[in-house]
Amino acid sequence: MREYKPNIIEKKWQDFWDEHETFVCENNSEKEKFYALVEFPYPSGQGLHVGHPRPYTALDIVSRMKRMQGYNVLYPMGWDAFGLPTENFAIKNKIHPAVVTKNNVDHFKRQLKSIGFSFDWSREINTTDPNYYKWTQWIFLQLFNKGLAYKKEMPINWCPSCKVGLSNEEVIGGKCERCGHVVVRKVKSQWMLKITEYADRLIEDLDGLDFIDRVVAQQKNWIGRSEGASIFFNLKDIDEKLEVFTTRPDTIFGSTYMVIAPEHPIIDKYSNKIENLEEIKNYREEVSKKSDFERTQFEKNKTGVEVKGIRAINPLTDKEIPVWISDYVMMGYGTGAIMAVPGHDDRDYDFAKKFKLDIIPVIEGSDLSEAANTDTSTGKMINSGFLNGLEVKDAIGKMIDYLEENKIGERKVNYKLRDWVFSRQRYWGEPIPVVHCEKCGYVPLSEEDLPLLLPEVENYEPTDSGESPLAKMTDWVNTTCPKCGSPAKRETDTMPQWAGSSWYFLRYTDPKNDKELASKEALRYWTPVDWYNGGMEHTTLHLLYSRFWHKFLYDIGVVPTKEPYAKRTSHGMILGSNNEKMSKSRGNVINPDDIVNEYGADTLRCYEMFIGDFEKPVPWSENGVKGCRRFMERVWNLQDILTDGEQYSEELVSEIHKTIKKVTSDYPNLKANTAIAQLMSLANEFNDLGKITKEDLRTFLILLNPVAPHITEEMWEICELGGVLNEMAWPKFDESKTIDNEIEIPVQFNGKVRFTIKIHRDASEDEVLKIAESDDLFNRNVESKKVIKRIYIPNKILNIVVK
Ligand code: ANZ
Ligand code: ZN
Repeated sequence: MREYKPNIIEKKWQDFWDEHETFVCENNSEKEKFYALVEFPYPSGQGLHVGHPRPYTALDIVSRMKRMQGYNVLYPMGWDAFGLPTENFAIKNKIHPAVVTKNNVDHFKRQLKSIGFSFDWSREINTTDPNYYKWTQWIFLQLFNKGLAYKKEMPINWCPSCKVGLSNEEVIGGKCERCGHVVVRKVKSQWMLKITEYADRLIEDLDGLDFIDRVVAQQKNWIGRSEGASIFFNLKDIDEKLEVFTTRPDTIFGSTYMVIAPEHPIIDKYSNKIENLEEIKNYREEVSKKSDFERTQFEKNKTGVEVKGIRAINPLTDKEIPVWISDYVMMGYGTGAIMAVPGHDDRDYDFAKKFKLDIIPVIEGSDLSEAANTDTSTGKMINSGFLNGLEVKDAIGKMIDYLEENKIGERKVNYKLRDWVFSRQRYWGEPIPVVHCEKCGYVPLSEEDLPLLLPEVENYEPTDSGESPLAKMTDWVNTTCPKCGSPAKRETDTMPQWAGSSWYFLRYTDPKNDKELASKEALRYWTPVDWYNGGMEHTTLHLLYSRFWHKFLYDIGVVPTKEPYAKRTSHGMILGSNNEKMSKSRGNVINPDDIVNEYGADTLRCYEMFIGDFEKPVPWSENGVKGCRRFMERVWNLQDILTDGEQYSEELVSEIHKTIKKVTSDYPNLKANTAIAQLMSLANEFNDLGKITKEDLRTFLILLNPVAPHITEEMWEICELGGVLNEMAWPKFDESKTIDNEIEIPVQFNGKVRFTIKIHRDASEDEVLKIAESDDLFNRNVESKKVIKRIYIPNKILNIVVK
C-alpha cells in the first residue's frame, strides 16, 4: 500500500498544470463560454486568510466541472493593489509602496498556487501596473468629457486618523471603514462622479439579473428611491420660498411648523432678520461636531432652536407657522428643509411634544398622540379641506395635481444615493489625468499622454492640511495647459481604491491589449460575467460602482452589454473556532499555509466546502479538517480494492447514478457540502463491498476532482485509467437507474400505523403480506384477535383490520 503524501502529489500536479497551460483559455473558441469571477484580493501584508479560499474554491469547483462539461471557461485572478494599508506600511518601514506591493503579490500568489486553483494565470492583472491604470485613467477622461466627473467644494467625510476623505459607502456606523476612527466633516474641493445620474437604471436593470435577494434589496435600499413632491412655502414679509421634499403631500394640512437643517443657507442670507442669531450660531457649532450617523439616530432626544424673526406660511391653510432648526433634518437629503407633520411623523411628533408645538391630526384613526406607531399609510383624510374623506393613496395624487395646477409644488423623485467622492489626498493611487489652468479651468490630458505615471517621491506622508503628498512635488505639479499652453498645475489628488476594481473584469478578457481596454471581439465573446461571487460588504461599494462604470461604458459604445454580471452570489464569513470574527487581536486567525502543510491542499479545499452552508457564517474547526483528511485517506485506499471489471459494480449501480445526479446538480448550486457528503457515503459503500471496478473508480474520481484535484489526478495516473483526468468528460447519469427499488411502507392496524416494512417497488400483494406477516411486530399487534381484512394500496400502505 502506497502512503498518501499530499505535499508531494500536490506540488507535482500544480507544476504539471502550469507546464501544460491546462487552465489557459482561448478567446477564439467554438465552445460555449463560461466566465466565472471571484473578487480579486487586496494583497495585504498579512497574506491569505482561510476566508479567502471559501469563494475561490466554490467557483473553482464550478469552473472545473464546466470545463469537463465542454465549456470554454475563463476563471481569472489578479490584484487590487492600490490603497492605504500598503501606503501606510511603506511610510512606516521606508520602503516604496511599489516594492511593498510586489512582495505582497508574490506572497499571495505563492499561497494561491499552493491551493491548486484553476486560475488562468496568463491573464493575471494588477491595478497598479501603468499598463493597467492607463485604462482606468482613460475611463476617467471619458467620464470627464461627458460631464460625469466634476469638481466641487463639499463637506466630506474626513477620517482624521487616515487623513483621507471617505465616500458615504466607506463610513460604517459613523466610523471609518478602514481604521474605525470617528469620521468628521471637512469642507474640501473634491472630484465627484455623477453616479446619481444612473440611479434609476441601477434599480430597474436589477430586474433581469440572477442576483441573490439580499443583494438586490441592499442595492435598492442604498439607492433609496422615494417618490413624493417638492412644495414651496412662502416666508412671511420676505420675498423668498422655502422648498421642502415630502413623500406625504397628503398631510400638508397637518403641517404646523417647518424644520430646516442647521447648515441651511437661508440662515446666513437673512441673518439680519434673525432675532436670536447668537443662539442659532451656538446650536450650529454644537451640531457640526456630530456625525451624520449620530444625527439620524431615531431614538435620540430631539434638540433644536426656533429661528425667531422668520416665519413661514402653510400654502394650504394660509396659516403662519414657525421655522425651527434641528439636527434631525440633514442638509444633504432632499432640500434640507421639511414641513413637519407632528400628527403622523414620529420624529416630528417627538419634537412637537418636547417644544409644545401644535399637533393637528389629518388621517382618521392614526393620530400619533392617541396611539404611537400606528400605520399612517392608510386611512381617511380629515381636517384637510378638499381632501376630506379620501383614502391616503388617492389624497396624495389629488394633492400633487393641486400643487402643480397652482404652481406651489411638483411631483418629485428623491434618492438617498449621493454622487461618488472620487478623490483621495494620498500617494498610492491612480493620478487623476487633469490639469488646472488659470485661463481654461480644469483641462483633461489627451489620451496620448496616458498613462500619467505616478512620480517617484521621497516622502509620501499625507500632509496635516489634508493636501496630497504629490502637492509637494513642484516639478511634477507645474506643467503647461494642453489647451492653451499657459502654465498650469496638475491635479494632485489620486483616485480612490475603488477605481481599479470598477472595470477589472473587462481587462481579463484581453489583458495585454495596448490599443483599447479590451478588444471588441474579446468583450463580445466573454461578457457578461456568467457568475460573480463576492462579499456582502461590497454590495453598496464595488458592486454598485462597477455596475455604474459598466453602464457608462455601454452608453459610449465600449462594452456590448448594459450589465456586467449575469449572476451574483455571496459567501458567509469563516469565523474563528470561538465563533468570533477572525482577527489578530483575538488570536483566532488560521493561516491556510499551515493547513496545506499539515493536511494538504485537497483537505483544505474539501473542508472549506464541507464546513457548512455556503451562504452562512461558520466557525472553523480543526476536527472538521481532520475529518476531511480521513476522507482523503479513504479515497486514496480505494486503489487497494481496485478490481478488473470495466463495468459499474452491479450492486452499486443505482447508488452511482444517484451520486452523479446529486453532485452534478449540487456543485453549481453552491451545495458542494452535500455533494461531498454523498461522495463520502459512496466511498464507504465501495469499501464495504471490498471492491471497486475501473469504471466505478473513473466516475468517482471525476466527480471528486473539482473538490480535490490533486489526489484524483494522481490516482488516475497510478491506476492507469487512461490520459489525464481533467481532459475527461463529465459523467452522465441514467434517470431510470437513480430511482430506488426498495421502498418503505407503513403497516396499519385498525387505522393506526404500528410499524414499517421494506418492500421491492411493485411487489405483489402476496409478497407484501408475506413480508409483513414475517415481522415479529405483526403477531404482537394481532394478539388474540382475528384478522378480518387486509387492504393493500400498492407502494403506499398496508392496512390490517382485526377484531
Ligand atoms: C411630511 C411627512 C409626513 C413626512 C409624514 C413623512 C411622514 P424618505 O422616505 O426617506 O425619502 N425628510 C425630507 N427631507 C429630509 C431631510 N433633509 N432630513 C430629514 N428628513 C427629511 O423620507 C422622506 C420624508 O423624510 C419626507 O416626508 C420628510 O418628512 C422627511 F406623515 O414630510 B415627510
Ligand atoms: Zn489653459
